[in-house]
Amino acid sequence: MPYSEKILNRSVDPATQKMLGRAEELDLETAWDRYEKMLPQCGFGELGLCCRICNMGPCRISPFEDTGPQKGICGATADIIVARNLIRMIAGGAAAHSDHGRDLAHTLLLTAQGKSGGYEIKDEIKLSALAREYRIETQGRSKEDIGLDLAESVYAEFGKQEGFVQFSRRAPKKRVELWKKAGIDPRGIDREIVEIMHRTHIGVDNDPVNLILQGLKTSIADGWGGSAIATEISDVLFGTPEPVRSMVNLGVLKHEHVNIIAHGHEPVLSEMIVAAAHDPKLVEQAKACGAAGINVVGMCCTGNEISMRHGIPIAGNFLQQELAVITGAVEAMIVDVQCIMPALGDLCECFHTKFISTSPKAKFPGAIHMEFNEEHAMEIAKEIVGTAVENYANRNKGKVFIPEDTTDCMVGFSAEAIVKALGGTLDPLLDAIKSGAIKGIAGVVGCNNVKIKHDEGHVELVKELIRNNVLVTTTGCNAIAVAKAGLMLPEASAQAGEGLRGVCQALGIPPVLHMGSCVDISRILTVCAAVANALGVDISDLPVAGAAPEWMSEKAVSIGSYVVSSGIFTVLGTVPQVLGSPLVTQILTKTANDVVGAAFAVETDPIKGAGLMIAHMDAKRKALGI
Ligand code: XCC
Ligand code: SF4
Repeated sequence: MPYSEKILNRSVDPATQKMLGRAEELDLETAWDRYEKMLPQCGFGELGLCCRICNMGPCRISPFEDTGPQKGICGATADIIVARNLIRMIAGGAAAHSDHGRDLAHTLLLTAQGKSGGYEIKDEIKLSALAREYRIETQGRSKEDIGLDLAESVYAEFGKQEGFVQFSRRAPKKRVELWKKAGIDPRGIDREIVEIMHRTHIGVDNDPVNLILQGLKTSIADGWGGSAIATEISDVLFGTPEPVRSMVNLGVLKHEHVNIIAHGHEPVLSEMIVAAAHDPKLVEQAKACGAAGINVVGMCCTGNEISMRHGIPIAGNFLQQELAVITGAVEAMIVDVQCIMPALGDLCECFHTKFISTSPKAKFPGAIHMEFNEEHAMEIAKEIVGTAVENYANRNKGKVFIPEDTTDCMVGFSAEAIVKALGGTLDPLLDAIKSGAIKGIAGVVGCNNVKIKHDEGHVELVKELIRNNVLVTTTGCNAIAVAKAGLMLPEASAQAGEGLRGVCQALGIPPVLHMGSCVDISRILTVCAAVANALGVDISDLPVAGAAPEWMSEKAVSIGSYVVSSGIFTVLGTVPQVLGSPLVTQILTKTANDVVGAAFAVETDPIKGAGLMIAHMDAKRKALGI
């Protein structure tokens, strides 16, 4: 079926195009329609020039120097307002990632105490490795005893008042020294987030540079703290990912099965849903209802988590969540936290789909709340899956429209799995970088954003990188986009430049390595730190670069900030709300180089964005003399 210009401009993904056509047929509204109704978006907001921090406001600063107010009522300038708004976004993002990490620490604590209902410590090697980092005794101790000490140690990172965040010490010495010198070596995770909220209160910190430094400090507490804790403790509890085959796109939904989507972020929930769906009684019940079985699939980052560990298929990325419901084939959309559109409530009411919220932190209009807790995890997960199974009888087969599109992919590249694929040491990778077979390593991550044609920024940028022999690591919604485009298969090395192709063929790996969910960007940092340490240089000396072609969330702002703070040049594909302050723009895109040895660039054209990353890698190679 040929689609309208409008649909073709919204997404490059065929399944998404089909579903947008279906939404039109059924006269259902999606994020794209709401975006169009929102236009033109507020010009002050776009530039970051609106302040609502106190009730004398809202204040809006005129972007034109000769007309309109140049100061807020309290006297805050554009620079102050933009800097405050920006770092409040960092606080929001760092809080989200870190609270996710805290939940994992909580689950480990309960598991070690024997109080959790169905979890166990699966990766003892990782447990011991982490325990060593914290100088916890491991000799002759049970995994539960070690786990208890580890849980308490990582828990303490959040409320720490002084000192440093342990995992940040994985960074090269030079990097840590630089953080200390700039005053951005974070103390406790919560402390830095709270300090942003304090400093941005009316009448506290009114120095844009000082504000941004606190933003960077907090973001480091996220990347090397909260996010790293989320990743590492997930590995301890659920296993460290290893390469596994999976499938992506809406075609993973099945006509004859009970379809359950696990959407959100924390594997604490999705792991249990996956386990519960294997319960023989529930499978039998599904069959008694006329279904062929139970089909659990993932969406967004929790989808990445269960795909990385079990090969569970992923239905789609952020902008596909509404489309999944519109297939009419979803018995339950089970959600926990983050990136879940409140629009799902009304939409699910147009179908038989049950929208089930599970976290006390995240309730939604139109959702049934079945609160999840770790103590009774398996029991509750079975109840939730049971609700989905019962709902199969309510599916209206006449309303079902599942696009056939699916793509195979190979996922599961944790840092450990990469080293393993390399034969046990990083040397083959270092050699390939030195010889120039691999020009450099890119981390391409982040969301979808209706401001950009869905998946196009992700796919085009990544294709251009691999064509130029850049090995790409990916997480989050970028990973799902490039998997859909077929780039996450060993065969995709045919689309890579000659050098990268040779390396991929020799190792049997794809040119794009799926490293997990967004908190797993900590895995990318771990790899960069290991490479820098092996070469005896800082991360900022390496031919590496980051990109977030379609980013939208506060978490992405925090991510970009810690990636840059770690010394990695980063290209943003959507424009951040900072252009109202030439000073803040200058700090982020130029001055940051003098402080942390890296900066941001904004480039909405993905091919040009890739070009900036490649030029950066070439310059770093030259400086290293390789
Ligand atoms: Fe959310 Fe994590 Fe962004 Fe995707 S990439 S839209 S933050 S699901 Ni994390
Ligand atoms: Fe206006 Fe200042 Fe209050 Fe912001 S803090 S709303 S600029 S008076």
